[in-house]
Amino acid sequence: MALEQTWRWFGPADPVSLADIKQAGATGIVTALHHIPNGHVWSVDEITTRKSIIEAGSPGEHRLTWSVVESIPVHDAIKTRADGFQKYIENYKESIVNLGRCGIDTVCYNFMPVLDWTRTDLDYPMPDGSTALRFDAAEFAAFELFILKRPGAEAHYSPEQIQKARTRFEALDETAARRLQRNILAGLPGSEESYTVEQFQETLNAYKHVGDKELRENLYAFLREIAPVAQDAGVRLSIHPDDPPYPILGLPRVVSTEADARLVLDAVDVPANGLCFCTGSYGVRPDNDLVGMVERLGSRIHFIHLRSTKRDEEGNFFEANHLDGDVDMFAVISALLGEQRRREEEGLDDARMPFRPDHGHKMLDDLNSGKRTNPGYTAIGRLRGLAELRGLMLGIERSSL
Ligand code: DNO
Repeated sequence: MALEQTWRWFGPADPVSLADIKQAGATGIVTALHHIPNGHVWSVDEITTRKSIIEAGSPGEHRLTWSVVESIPVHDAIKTRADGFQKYIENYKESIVNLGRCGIDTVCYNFMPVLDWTRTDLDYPMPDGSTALRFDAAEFAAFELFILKRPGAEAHYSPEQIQKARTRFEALDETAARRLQRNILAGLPGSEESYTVEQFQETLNAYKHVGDKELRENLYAFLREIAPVAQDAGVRLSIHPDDPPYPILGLPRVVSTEADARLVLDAVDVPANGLCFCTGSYGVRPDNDLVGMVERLGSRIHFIHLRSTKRDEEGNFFEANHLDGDVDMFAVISALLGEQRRREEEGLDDARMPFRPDHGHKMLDDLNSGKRTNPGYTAIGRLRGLAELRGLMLGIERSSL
């Protein structure tokens, strides 16, 4: 059996419909109840309503299943242990139990402070005419130093970096400066929050006393509460790595490397406490050995995001086509298929390894149709990604028979 082919769907308002997803050949849906405010319980009622929309269809039709929840957002109060955090943890547990009762057994989440994933450019032109998501380190510094004016930010940059950021900032006209701010703060798909500059600074202030050590402690304490509940409920947790995988804006980031992932797993050593293996996020760091990570941590990988970034020495990266970029996708998929085979041979109940093509270029009709797809979540770019990954997977499987 190959890896399970899934696709992220943002719910009924997503311009890429369930009907489109069927034609892309995916069988599993990755989604969340985005309309439920961060921190509230997902009731059995809400879950079953969404599940029946996803899984509707008559016999003989291509049917979809709700394969993975991405994500139940973790309230910032849990990350900072601010007032009310215990109530949010109880709510989180209840949502997990309810999902288990509805037969949904995989939940993705992240523990990034304030911002989920971050990019500076959502339409970076590629040589073939499509556009990609990009993170430009100097532009990000220009935002932090000269738009946000974060107190103390200079200390994190060298004089050369500050000069480069200043030159960048001075070259931005008003529209470009506003776009940069929006790209960083407006909240990319998947993040549940968006901010104005003032709100943003306030939210950062809430982390004043939460450094690397504290954030780790808060994560492991959270896991000590929810992992046993998930284990009993038959739900597999998968933590998404930091994107980008290093501290930004003076905030700690604690799930960026193999060592970080190992600490997460060791914090509560039960199978339900697992990883989302995102090759795009981990792959931004040259010191992350992706294949080795699958070999060493594979039994706890419950969900997979496949994409490939191309980085440079200055810390910039863009999202390349799924089979290009810095990720050796052949080697990564070979390792993942090895883990999949092991699970089947051992007859494990949870042998299922869902992956989704993560992000994709804006290309073909998605460039000019006026259809407003979420950044990174176009239909055609992901369709290309999924098709390439599916082909690669089949080739590896057949040739290793
Ligand atoms: C970006 C995604 C993230 C991810 C969350 C998981 O496209 O990979 O938004 O869903 O960080 O909690």
